Amino acid sequence: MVVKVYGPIRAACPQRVLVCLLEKGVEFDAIDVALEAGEHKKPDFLERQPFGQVPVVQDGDFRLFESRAIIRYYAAKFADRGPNLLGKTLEERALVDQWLEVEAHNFNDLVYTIVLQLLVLPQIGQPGDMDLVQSCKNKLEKVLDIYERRLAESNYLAGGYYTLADMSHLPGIRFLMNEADMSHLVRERKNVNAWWDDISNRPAWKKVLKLMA
Ligand SMILES: N[C@@H](CCC(=O)N[C@@H](CS)C(=O)NCC(=O)O)C(=O)O
Repeated sequence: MVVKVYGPIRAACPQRVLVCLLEKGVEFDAIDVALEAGEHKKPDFLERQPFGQVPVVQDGDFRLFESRAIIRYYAAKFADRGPNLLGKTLEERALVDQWLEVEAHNFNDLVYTIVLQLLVLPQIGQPGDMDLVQSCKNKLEKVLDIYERRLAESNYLAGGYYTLADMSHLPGIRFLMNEADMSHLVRERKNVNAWWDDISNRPAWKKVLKLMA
């Protein structure tokens, strides 16, 4: 069964799902949703995702939205295929969940606000709030200082191997590195920098970048 992934490939949340499917070798069809035309707010799309956001996946009769719920689902469904992205013991799984929550709330909330102010609002002719961008950036520095200390103890956020917790950061950090002119946030931190170089060179992520291009 080919998984249908609804959402533009250039958007961060669909990318989180695509990289997971690629790590697991799951066949998918990426179906574009024209955000700029408001397609995600139209009744047809709202039937799939009632909050009017991407991504949503359709896998046979099963439909799921929320990118982190989707990657948890596929990591569990295909646990015996490709890398173990979930952790093996109860404690390892709990640490993966802990760092996924950190990504969603401590990291992504700040990056999302920066994306909105720097990219999305100017695209629709509204000026971004640069004071807000600076304030988020300052907070992000503190979050990444915590990552720096964590990554001094282990090569990956949840422990000794790559998991969903690391993977979930790829789209947000790509934005900081390539579009927000904030690569120094990563490059100035030795452990964060080595971690980024490692996770962003995985073939699955490189394939997402290729699909984007
Ligand atoms: N928590 C949701 C967030 C989804 C989300 O914010 N998607 C963005 C694209 S990355 C979107 O649909 N933006 C358009 C909108 O919110 O109107 C998830 O992870 O799936």
